[in-house]
Amino acid sequence: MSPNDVPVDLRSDTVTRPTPGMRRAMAEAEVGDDVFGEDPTINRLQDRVAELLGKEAALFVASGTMGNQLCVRTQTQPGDEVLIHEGGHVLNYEGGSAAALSGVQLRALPGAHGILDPADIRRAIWPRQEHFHRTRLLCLENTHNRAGGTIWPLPAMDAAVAAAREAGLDVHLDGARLWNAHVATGVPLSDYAARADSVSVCFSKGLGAPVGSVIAGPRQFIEQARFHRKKYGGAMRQVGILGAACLYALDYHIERLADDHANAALLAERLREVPGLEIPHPVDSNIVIVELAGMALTAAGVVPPLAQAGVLAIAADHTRVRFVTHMDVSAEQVAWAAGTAVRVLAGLSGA
Ligand code: TLP
Repeated sequence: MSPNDVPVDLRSDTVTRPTPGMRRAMAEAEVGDDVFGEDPTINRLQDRVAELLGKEAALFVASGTMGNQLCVRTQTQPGDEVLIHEGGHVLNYEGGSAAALSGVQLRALPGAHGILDPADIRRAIWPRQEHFHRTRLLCLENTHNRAGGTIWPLPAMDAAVAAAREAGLDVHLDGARLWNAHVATGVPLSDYAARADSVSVCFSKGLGAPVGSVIAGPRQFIEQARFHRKKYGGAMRQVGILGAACLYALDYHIERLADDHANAALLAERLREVPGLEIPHPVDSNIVIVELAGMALTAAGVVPPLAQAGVLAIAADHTRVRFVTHMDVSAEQVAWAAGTAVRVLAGLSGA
């Protein structure tokens, strides 16, 4: 390990920087005014993602948050309720925008490792009666960020979706890291997407693009979402420069996610050596969450010493810390970070 390889930044896969090849593709992108629908690179990206996800149409958006929120906005009316896992990104990390921008309320449901129980979904849906608001949308997340990058098995997805559909709800899939689920399981992206009406995918996480997400769904839904995107200030002009990075990522950065998964597994294996430390979720993809309560430590108490030792991670909650592997950290760096984290954590607990 050279000193240049430290710190090892495991705060998020959003910290990845575009590679020289990706930057070249961006510099050479053919562009036009996308508000006129004339950016050939964005049009190519949208068509390609629609095809990959098996949807009629797709739309480039500035961020995962914008994508999720456009999907919520387009499928609800103010006063409606959206069902979501209690750890869902749309509920916890999007600045309250579902309430602020769509006027909906979110109803948090429990579920081990981010997986919802169909019985809880059925129980949460109000009958159509004048006392009750309309339960309108079910929001799923795969992989599930706050549940440590866990992957929804297709039968579990089918059961949750069936419970929603029998009451006439639409289903949105936050697939910011759907690529990771696909690479880890071999399940085609379109098989996951087929379960949902709308899907959002991100290019700025494990795929390494600097900016960009895409939402996909029926053509009429995408037309409506495009109208809302304009209202949210998200209609951009020669945006093919960003689209080119996403197309490059589709060509070169999907299969390599397997390396990130192997690195996360290695990190988890080492961290399990720390007495009292618990890994509360299966490590299915590129995220490792550790629980420190059994060591009588808090996240705020360990994140700064870890950073000082050269390992950057973030607090997932009061007693949990999250590590994320990605294309800007090598197996060697992750092995070094694992050893360092084991030493720092064991030292802090006095073990
Ligand atoms: N997640 C970020 C933070 O916001 C927590 C991260 O570091 O993991 N859906 C999921 C499942 C996400 O994990 C994220 C980003 C988003 C949506 C939002 O994407 P952006 O950051 O592009 O708005």
